[in-house]
Amino acid sequence: MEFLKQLGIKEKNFGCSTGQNWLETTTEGELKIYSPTNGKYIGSVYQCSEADYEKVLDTAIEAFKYWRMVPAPNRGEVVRQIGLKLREYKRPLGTLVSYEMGKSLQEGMGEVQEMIDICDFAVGQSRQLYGHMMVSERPMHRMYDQYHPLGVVATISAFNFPVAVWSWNAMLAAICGDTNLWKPSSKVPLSAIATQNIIAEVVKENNLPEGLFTLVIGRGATIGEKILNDKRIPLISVTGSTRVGRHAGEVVQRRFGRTILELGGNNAIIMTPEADLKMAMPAVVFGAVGTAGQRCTSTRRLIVHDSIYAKVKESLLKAYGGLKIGDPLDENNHVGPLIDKNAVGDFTKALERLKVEGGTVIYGGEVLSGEGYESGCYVRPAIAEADNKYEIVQEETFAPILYLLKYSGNVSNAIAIQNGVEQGLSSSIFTNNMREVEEYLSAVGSDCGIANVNIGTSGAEIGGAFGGEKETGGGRESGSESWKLYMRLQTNTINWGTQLPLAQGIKFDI
Ligand code: UN1
Repeated sequence: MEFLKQLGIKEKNFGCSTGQNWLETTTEGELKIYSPTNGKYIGSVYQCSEADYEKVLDTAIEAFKYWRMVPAPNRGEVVRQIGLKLREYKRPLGTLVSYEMGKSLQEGMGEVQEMIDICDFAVGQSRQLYGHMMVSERPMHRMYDQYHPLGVVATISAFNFPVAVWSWNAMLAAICGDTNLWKPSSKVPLSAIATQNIIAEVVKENNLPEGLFTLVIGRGATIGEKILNDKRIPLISVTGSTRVGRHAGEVVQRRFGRTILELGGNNAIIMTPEADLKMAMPAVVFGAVGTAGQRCTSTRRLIVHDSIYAKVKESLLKAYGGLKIGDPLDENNHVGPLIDKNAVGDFTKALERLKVEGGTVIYGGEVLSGEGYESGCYVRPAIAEADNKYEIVQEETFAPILYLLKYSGNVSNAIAIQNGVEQGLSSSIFTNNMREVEEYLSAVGSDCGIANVNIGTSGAEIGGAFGGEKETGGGRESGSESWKLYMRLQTNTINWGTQLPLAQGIKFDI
């Protein structure tokens, strides 16, 4: 396959890079990667050893000593070139992301576009690492704060966004003066290797030390745990399930490291009687079945006013009936495969549990077989009538299941249902009633990190801060002021006078 060649992906690949060099360990087992789109073998990756990890981290620490003193706008210039290089590789990398992960080609390309966008954002940010100037209560004193680089920043990324979420972290960390260690999901390591190759070109062209961007592909139980426990890594950004994030948070906090946690969502769309259904329906369907329901922002619950419930249900069934399921590289298809057969198992088990709890599957739910579905990873997206209290509705099942929930009375009731889960990532309301909008966006409204009006729950732009509350973990990545999380804040007070007045008016004469 041409795109693999263009990206430097071979039949056998190494999984550990110090930036310019791949460590050639072959003793830690090989990950064999099959495409969920057609079940075909793509290539393998040798996992890195604990000794390799040490080498890589040493390189990243060495590079930090250099990088932290490079002026931030010059760091931005390197990120600018990374953005240009990603533009050159957009098609092959987008294709690999789609082929390895199973998302549609458009979404694979969209993911690379997010990488390009965050590079552009980070370039601008590199000239704006602003702190405040404060007024001192003492004469001839000046106070200000400034942001300093932190050190090595580790990003542990999930399979569903094999490259983009890493770039949100890594590009900001880079302009902030940090160096990067990336542990991607072992389900999609080839996209990470391809990205590493692209970045390495820019680092080399600029004669920069290796270690600015490093990669370790290995087991969670060994390499993952080493990263969490390693005092030399001040910040770890984790995208994954709430279970994984809770463990990471506890381990890293114990050593007073910092985390950015982007964990499970249980995102809802509210449709009030004043919703514009022509706009709302495509938003719901894209949110629920896009990426086969495997975004953390996927729409999982639809909360509909009882006065429009029958109508909404009917048009949903019609829309789902028209969905084309198949090879995501064929742009005529709307829904691709799940990542693997385990995910298919989770999908069917969730629907079984739903039925036991009293819910009804009104559409889909089947595992597809036959021509085009040989990988065994394709399912027909499901719609189910349910109650928000069901245990299964309270959980995030990473699959295309949309729970239809009914509310009556005013919008406060819908908001209570929406907020009545443990997760708090993304949310949206469809209405043309400004009172409903304002209530939804107020302090008594949505409790999520992302709250949208008349757009769906997924597909956030990189310019906004991305993340959520409650069991979603509280972290923020990407735009707005997220960059501050990749730096340490220092308050400086300078006395330029000849006296030593103490704060709070304290007198201490000796
Ligand atoms: C994720 O699923 O981890 O908002 C990230 C979105 C994408 C990012 C999702 N821009 O749907």
